[in-house]
Amino acid sequence: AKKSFLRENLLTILTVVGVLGGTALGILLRSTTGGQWTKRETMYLAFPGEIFLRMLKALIIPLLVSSVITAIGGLDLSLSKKIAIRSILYYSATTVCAVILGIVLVITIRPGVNGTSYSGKQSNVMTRHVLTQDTLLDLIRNLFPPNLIQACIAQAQTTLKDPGNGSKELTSWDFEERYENTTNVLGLVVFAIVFGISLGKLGERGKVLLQFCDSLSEAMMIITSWVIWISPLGVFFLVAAKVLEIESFAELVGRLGLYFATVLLGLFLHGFGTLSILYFIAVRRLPFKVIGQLSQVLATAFGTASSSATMPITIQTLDKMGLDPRVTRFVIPVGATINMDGTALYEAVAAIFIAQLKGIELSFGRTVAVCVTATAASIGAAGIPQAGLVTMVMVLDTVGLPAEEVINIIAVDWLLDRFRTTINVMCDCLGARLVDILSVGELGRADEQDRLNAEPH
Ligand code: DAS
Repeated sequence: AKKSFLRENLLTILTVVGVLGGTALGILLRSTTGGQWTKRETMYLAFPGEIFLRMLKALIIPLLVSSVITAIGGLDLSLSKKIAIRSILYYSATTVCAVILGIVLVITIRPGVNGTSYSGKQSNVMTRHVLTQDTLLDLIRNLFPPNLIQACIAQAQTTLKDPGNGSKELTSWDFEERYENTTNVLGLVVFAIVFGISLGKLGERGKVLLQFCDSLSEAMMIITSWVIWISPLGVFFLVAAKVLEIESFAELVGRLGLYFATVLLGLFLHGFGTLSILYFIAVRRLPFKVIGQLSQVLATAFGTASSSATMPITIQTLDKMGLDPRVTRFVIPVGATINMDGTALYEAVAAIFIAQLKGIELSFGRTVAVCVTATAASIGAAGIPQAGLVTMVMVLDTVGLPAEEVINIIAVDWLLDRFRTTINVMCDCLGARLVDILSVGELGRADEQDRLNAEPH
């Protein structure tokens, strides 16, 4: 039994060791070289990790589009409607809970009160003052891509444009560029859902295309099973390079320490508190056993800081756990795109933290507005590194602050990004498991029903 446990979990153990080893190597290199690493040296160190990331990213669009089409087209409309409604309800409930928790914490702990705001030279971060209504219109506009090829190209560019530097001086092109592209994949998901429904309606005549999409999705999963073996090495080098880039531990612990702790506390309470309560209310079970089986996925999410890049591994892991593919191939691609609880919580905390730094007291009305815009901003953020930092400009606008105020929190964003991405992915997986359990009857999986009944309640 011990041997099979080791064989069964070898890759997971190696990936977690990869994250821990990368952190240790980064800290060792910093202390031995005094942290004087040039950007080029850091890039060389991250190189194996970057190759790993690029392999995963190449899978995102074909896997995302083919999986959603197959999932929707493969179910009769009434069942896919039920699965979609259960998923959307779960996404909305968990995201709103995350934002409210974040706001309660930041208003209680007040990390920014009497804090010193970043008085250094303002970097030329996006100077365009982003008005919330413009951004909300952008969000809705992106749901309907006029040109699918252009949307795919933009999305591919976005996922490849990992900010990499994570430094204070994100340039304005970076913000503008990323801002324009952060929501492109939404359009692809919407199109895939609509196309899946139309193929389902075609009946027999739609079978050929559905079969094509199903084979494409499965082929992507096979490639994933090859790429997944590189993840220990990939996350090792990605994390090591990132630790080297910490501008100053002093800043990390000092000025931003309490803010950092507030976000981490919120993510932890949401991930292991709120989600467990909601999960228990829905299916009378606690999710800890499921979370325990997700360590490979969560370690990859932490290492890559990208829900989308982790998605192929997420789907493969949930398949291994016995979830119905028709559920995972809808809930995960859609969830990785629009269900980002960690990001929603973070954006609410960060915006109010900066407002506190500036001595701005929020009225109740403004606080409610922050709830709404933080939720919308998390939906708009793509599953790519530091997407949450970019769409946060919307929440800043709600508290009356210009976009460039993000400069106050950029120094630690790349690290917080890893934690919030891990929570984003964990929430998507619990959602898939929840919808799977709730739909087991309609999915006609008596075997699963027996297994569930046998599980301790
Ligand atoms: N890194 C994003 C993700 O992949 C989250 C974020 O930027 O907030 O989920």
